Amino acid sequence: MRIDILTLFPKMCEAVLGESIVGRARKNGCIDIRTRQIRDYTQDKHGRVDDAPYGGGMGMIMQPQPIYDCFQSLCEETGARPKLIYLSPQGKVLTQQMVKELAAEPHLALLCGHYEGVDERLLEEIVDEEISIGDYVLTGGELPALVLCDAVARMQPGVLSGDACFTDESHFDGLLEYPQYTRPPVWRGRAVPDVLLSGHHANIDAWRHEQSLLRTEAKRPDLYAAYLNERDEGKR
Ligand code: 4GM
Repeated sequence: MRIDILTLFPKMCEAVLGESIVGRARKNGCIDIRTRQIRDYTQDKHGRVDDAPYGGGMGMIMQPQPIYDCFQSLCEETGARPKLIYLSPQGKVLTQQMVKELAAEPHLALLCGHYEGVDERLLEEIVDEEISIGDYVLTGGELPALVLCDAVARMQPGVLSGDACFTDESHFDGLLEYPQYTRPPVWRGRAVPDVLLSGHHANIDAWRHEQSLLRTEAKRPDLYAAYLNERDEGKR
């Protein structure tokens, strides 16, 4: 799949997207993530992309023209219209379920706002979906866009090392991960649970599933209640 990030800070995005698992996934061709500088599309001779709000008040508002032309150039270049997502604290809060749905799209465009926001008419004209990464305010939409890219990238075929990562996630859907251990077998007097050293795979799976249930109940009672609900729905 392809993702285009529309931003005033492409270098900030590239710095993150070039590293680690997402960086490798891009090099491998598992996902095509690009950045587009909104400022390159302004018609203002001084390169301005924002102005004071009508009606007065603090801060600056991003003007519609540069963002609109930036998105149009992307549509023309690709001969299609990607789904345009605006990252904002007013959006629907991102969940793993939403990530799965977005990961199945062929092409997404992510609009990063800055200053005090974006002219409402631009949002009405071209934005398909408004998404928030949580109930807090940041200085720009870049970090939320990068969070979304990371979450969507790891769902693409070939990005995670292929083995258990995926199976476990679907098997224990809606539950927290069980605890993990590596060498040494005893560290500062704390031993790794015996069952994990037993080599008995059925027992290990059962123990891990039980740990997932216990952890979810203790740490995230909301997720646990939803999990039980869904399990019981399935029985009906
Ligand atoms: C206000 C309007 C997203 C602020 C539009 C963006 C938090 C989130 C911004 C904007 C943001 C979030 C920039 N802060 N919770 N700041 O996903 O783009």
